[in-house]
Amino acid sequence: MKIYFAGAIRAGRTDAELYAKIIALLKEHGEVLTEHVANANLTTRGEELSEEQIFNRDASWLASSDVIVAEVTQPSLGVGFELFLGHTLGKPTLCLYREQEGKRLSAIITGNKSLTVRKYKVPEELPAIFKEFLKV
Ligand code: 6IA
Repeated sequence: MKIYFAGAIRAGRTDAELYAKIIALLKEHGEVLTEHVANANLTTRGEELSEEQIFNRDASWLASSDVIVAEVTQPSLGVGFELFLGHTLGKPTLCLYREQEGKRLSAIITGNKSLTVRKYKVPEELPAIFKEFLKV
């Protein structure tokens, strides 16, 4: 199974360690196409590819994926756009969200019944969520 994992990059890297844990768990279920999202060295400055190359590479990985898993707690334009692309391609998509006081997840995510939204508090809850969503 090819899994496209999406998480905030330029929107902020505070959850990068959590993304690494998620990717490690997802790798028990298949191939994660986007391991760089957890790369601790991926700063907000950039990697070696041009912006256009990054977009084309990610869009083609997304098109080739079987499922999309997104950590959506840190709001990110890029992740939102990837969710839209996945929606237009009919990809089964899981959105992971940690509830925070005074904040609510966008209605454009919670109101889209083709997305599976799962709330959680700690990473220890994720294996069961993945087992159910990925049916392995
Ligand atoms: O708007 P954001 O940057 O937070 O968007 C993050 C999402 O877009 C991730 O799920 C990625 O799949 C994708 N994305 C955005 N930027 C990159 C990137 N390098 N490399 C790969 N995927 C990306 C951009 C340069 C970076 C090192 C700052």
